[in-house]
Amino acid sequence: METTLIILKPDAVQRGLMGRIISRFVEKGLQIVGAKFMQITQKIAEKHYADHVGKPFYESLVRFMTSSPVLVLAIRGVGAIAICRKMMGATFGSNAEPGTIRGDFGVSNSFNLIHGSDSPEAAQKELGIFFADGEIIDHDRSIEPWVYDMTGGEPE
Ligand code: IDP
Ligand code: MG
Repeated sequence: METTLIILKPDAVQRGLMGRIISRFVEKGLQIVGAKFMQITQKIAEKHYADHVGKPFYESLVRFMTSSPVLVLAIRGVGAIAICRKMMGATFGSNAEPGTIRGDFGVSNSFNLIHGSDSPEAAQKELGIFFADGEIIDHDRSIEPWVYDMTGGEPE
């Protein structure tokens, strides 16, 4: 099982899309193991987007992410990192495929609704930025044996 860090960005919150986006992940069969509605501070934004320092869009990205509250989620499943990235769609709303979150709900390239970790290393780092010990809550789901084929002993 992998856990990934998802952020519903300020535009998703302001546009009333939180519920619809969360529903997509839950209906897919992924499990929400952490959730936090928060205002991202300058310091947290800089830490989270450290890899983008110096890029032309960096300053406006940090301004955007700190402009209004976000909803941060920890989402778990087999291959959750890649599954969530696929569900998010391409970075720019203008060319994200229909059927993806960015493709269905937005047209902007910078206000693109959602962040998702892009690797296990990024997920570990980003989950550590946004969730303290005990804030990611492991719990059993009664639907688990219907989400995954468990007949072989491992989720399939
Ligand atoms: P990702 O969110 O799909 O992983 P990244 O390349 O990691 O895309 O960029 C981080 C965020 O920075 C994007 O989600 C988007 O909000 C913003 N961004 C990236 N490239 C551009 C750009 O060329 N113009 C404006 N904003 C950009
Ligand atoms: Mg990225």
